[in-house]
Amino acid sequence: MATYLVSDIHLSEERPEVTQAFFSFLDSEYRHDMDELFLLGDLFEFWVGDDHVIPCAEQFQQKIQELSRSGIKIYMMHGNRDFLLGKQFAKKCGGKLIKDPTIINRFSQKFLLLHGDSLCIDDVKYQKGRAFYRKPWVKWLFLRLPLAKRLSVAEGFRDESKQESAKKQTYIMDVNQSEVIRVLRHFQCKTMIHGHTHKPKHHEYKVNQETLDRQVLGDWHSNGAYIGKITESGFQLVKFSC
Ligand SMILES: [Mn+2]
Repeated sequence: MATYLVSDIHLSEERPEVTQAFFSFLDSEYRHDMDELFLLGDLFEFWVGDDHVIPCAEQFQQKIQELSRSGIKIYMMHGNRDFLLGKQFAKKCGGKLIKDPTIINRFSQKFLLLHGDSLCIDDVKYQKGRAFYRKPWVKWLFLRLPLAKRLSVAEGFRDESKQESAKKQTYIMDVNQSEVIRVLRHFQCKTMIHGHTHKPKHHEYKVNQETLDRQVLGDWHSNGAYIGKITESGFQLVKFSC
């Protein structure tokens, strides 16, 4: 009996080997004790609306639906690249969209799940953009643009983001440690699990004689990823290789 968590698969037509790596994880021995699977954002490299049909999304949908039908519960969270992924697509996968952040209680322990970009508050420009693009009316308007227009806007954003990232210092794009502690305190949790930074690691914070944990999941490559697993014995960051 286990809860699995993955993030940042960045599925795209350009990287079929990553789609295969992710599918081989789903077919691996991990499936035997998988009760539920949390997909913590950036499942896709970009998402401009559920009406944009791409082969890797169709394969993903079929595969996840197969898992769901076999009794595994599927939960999907938005990342910064696929925050336009809709309820309709999640439903087709047999999954449920969950909010960022979400608290889960497993084996008498509380875990705070996030994509992770909301913690990168040192990147002021990014946070301003994030707040704007996620306004319901902005999303509503964008999704009403013709598909070709949405694709060109998304491409422009990706180019801009690449250029911006190259200019920024690494610490700016990482999470802010005080924000991590503030958020954990706010939600009264001791452990958070997130992705986004692509820096898989266990971080510990000693605050007033209390230990807080931050578990970071890895991004996916053709040879696998660091995934999260919750069992009776707690949280484990596991390297899945294929
Ligand atoms: Mn991300």
